[in-house]
Amino acid sequence: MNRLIKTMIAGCVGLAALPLYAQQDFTFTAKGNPIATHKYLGDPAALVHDGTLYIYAGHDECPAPEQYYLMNEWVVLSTKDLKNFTEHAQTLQAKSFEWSKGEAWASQVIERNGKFYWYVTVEHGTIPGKSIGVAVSDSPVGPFKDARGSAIVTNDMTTEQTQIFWDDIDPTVFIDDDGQAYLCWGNTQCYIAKLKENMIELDGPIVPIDLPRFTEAPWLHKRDGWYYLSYASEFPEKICYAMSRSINGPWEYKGILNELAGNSNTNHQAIVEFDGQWYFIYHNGGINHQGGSFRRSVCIDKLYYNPDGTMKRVVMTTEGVQ
Ligand code: FUB
Repeated sequence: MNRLIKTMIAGCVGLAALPLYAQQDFTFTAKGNPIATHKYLGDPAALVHDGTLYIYAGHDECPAPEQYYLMNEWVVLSTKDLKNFTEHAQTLQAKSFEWSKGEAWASQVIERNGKFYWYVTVEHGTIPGKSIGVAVSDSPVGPFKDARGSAIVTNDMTTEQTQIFWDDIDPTVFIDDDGQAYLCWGNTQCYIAKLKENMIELDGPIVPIDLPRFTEAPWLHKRDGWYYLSYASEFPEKICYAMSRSINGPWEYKGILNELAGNSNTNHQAIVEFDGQWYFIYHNGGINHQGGSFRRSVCIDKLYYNPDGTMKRVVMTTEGVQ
């Protein structure tokens, strides 16, 4: 059974007999954007480790022409050259978090002390609303298991700021040069909190960050002493960003980084430096003929900075980065 690759019913994604999930590693070659055309993947998060770029993405399974999020699992892709990719056999299932009802929304992985921590959004089983869980593995490609047996953030922890049930989504995680780790997340309202050294507990209050027209999908990164907080703005979403000299702010709004992504009302970005070049990794709904907001695809384009540290607006391309 290990070698079995389940196949999708032809037509479910508009492409014939494609792998639904691999129980063995599956390799493919990117021919531009989107990088993967054998299945729909959204909400990419990126990690560079030991000369390899890893992309963690949610699997969009919504059958066309339906229009809703059907996401049960996250997958791991890796590449050393941005052209030849492996989709790894181990997936992480939303229902692996036994306290959750499922729904594999956006996530991010980070490494600390040789362990890999995967922060995910799921629907909580007993506390109404979305919540954030964390899984851990000794390897960037898994297997991952629930690191605490409970959510690290639940909707009832943020009701002072907003009454909606889906504000605790889209975790981004960042470790500063002094070793302090931060978890940042949000929808409508952006939040940040310190993480303990163990990476599975908050270490202090949840602090709201006010950003202009913030929708969701925060991503923290740092370069040359500048902190960057990029995020999805308005709806349909553009990616905007703010900069600061301190992780505690104040954050100065710097405008649009990426315009609306083709045929998708979300755009969800990751920003990483890999092999001396910065990349903007995001999703669009660009696969013909049935791609769209609930059947998304991961794209990679180059990211450039101005001499003052601001980022140049991303040029989304069909050719990609090869
Ligand atoms: O994939 C479900 C949701 O769509 C994510 O959590 C958001 O960032 C948006 O991309």
